[in-house]
Amino acid sequence: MRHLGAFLFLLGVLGALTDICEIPEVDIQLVEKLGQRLLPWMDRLSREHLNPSVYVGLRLSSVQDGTKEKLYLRSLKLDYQQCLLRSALSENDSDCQAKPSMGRLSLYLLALRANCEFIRGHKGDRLISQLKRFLEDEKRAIGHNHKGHPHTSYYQYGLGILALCVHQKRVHNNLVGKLLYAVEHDRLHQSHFSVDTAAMAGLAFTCLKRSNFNPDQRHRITMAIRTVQEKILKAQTPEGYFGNVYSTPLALQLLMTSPMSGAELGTACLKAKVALLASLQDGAFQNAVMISQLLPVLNHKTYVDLISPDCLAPRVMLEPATTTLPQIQDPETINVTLQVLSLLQPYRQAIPVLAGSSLEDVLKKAHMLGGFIYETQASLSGPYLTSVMGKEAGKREFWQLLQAPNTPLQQGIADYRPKDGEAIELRLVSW
Ligand code: B12
Repeated sequence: MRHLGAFLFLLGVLGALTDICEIPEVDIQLVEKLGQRLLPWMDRLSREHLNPSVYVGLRLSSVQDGTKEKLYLRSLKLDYQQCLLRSALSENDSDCQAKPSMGRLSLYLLALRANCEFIRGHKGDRLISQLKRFLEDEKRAIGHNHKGHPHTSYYQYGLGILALCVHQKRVHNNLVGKLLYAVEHDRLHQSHFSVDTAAMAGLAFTCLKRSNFNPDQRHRITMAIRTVQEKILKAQTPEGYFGNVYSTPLALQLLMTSPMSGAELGTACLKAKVALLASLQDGAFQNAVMISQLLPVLNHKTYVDLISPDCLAPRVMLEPATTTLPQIQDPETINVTLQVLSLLQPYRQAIPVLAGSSLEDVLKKAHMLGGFIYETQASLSGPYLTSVMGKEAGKREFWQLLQAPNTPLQQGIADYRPKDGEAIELRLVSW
């Protein structure tokens, strides 16, 4: 208790000394460990594995994977350019069944900037037009009265504006206006405040402001940046996270760009850093997208730095992790209860799996045992649960993962590892 008191006192003193959001130097070994978890991705060059977020995260970090990064970007280019351009010509392209979404196209554009490239030429112009068309569609879906919702999400809407901005492509006031209105009227999120979405909107606005774009909206943009920053600061948990552990990296990216200053900001960021470091020790960061959003922060960088990135900054070469084989003990069997109560015919079953299994393993086993069916869709964050017992989540619905009775999981089916005796509920909810 005395230690904690002294520690909080120290934080207060440090916070008072630094009144901007700064993340002090982080142990490079810790960063290397995180970077190493991304290395397997660098070898996966097939369409379903290519992940522009991973590339952006590495390039904005203090570590590198040498020539593999070049190859990776080349594969990204081949895939995204060919797919998008071809699918613009014909909707039924057998090679490109899933046309990249607005968000993925935006991340691809961020990846180009992370390599200090501007989108160029005829093909480049068409990609930019494609992204602008996506945003126009979303604007129409939100509607004149702002009562509608984007087909994707305000997260992807913000990402789209950010991507155009770092490529020095101006976007029309009325496109920016939709995101401004959503921030001003608390419409970024449906049910509860999403720190990730607010942070992404804030990063997009910060880019517009730094680039002196949309001068007529300058005042609104400045106020919107302040609004999201204040809300994110208010969302800090007693442990120090902004929202939860996984929204903290993007939140920090935004707060680090902040023109705001004050002891409160400095202390809040230090507290978040301490909480993040503790979660790193606990192995919370396994997911590639999450690592890719965190690495820039540990290198004092944000997505806004993609306006003019430093591509010559020295970075430490990553060595493949030396794997120590775990001691094989008798694999213990645990029981996890799986329940689906939100359907007419409820399902509840204890599923025996090996200790350390993921929730996805539990679903597979339940399917094998009979009486349980489900479907997933690949996403950048991993397999996303789309349908349970034949019931597909509709528009603005999703299959929520909860620890019974009511605690939403903070990880997806591939990453979450239930404990013995735990009950997991899959619940169809609106968002
Ligand atoms: C928007 C969003 C949602 C929307 C997605 C629907 C939509 N039309 O956009 C909704 C509200 C439905 C949602 C649901 C969930 N989400 Co979510 N979501 C996000 C958010 C804000 C943006 C995702 C995005 O657009 N990325 C950009 C595009 C380009 O990438 P993409 O791969 O093409 O995007 C798709 C996937 O990300 C997928 N998706 C969304 N969330 C999740 C979560 C997981 C684990 C997976 C595998 C996929 C997935 O939906 C996107 C649109 O199709 C991120 C924030 C972030 N920091 O990344 C959180 C985030 C990814 N979600 C998260 C979580 C935990 C979930 C849930 C597991 C929550 C729960 N307890 O049920 C569920 C998924 C359950 C399932 N069925 O598998 C965490 C993941 C943390 C981690 N360790 O990986 C994040 C980081 C939020 C957070 N800070 O906690 N989410």
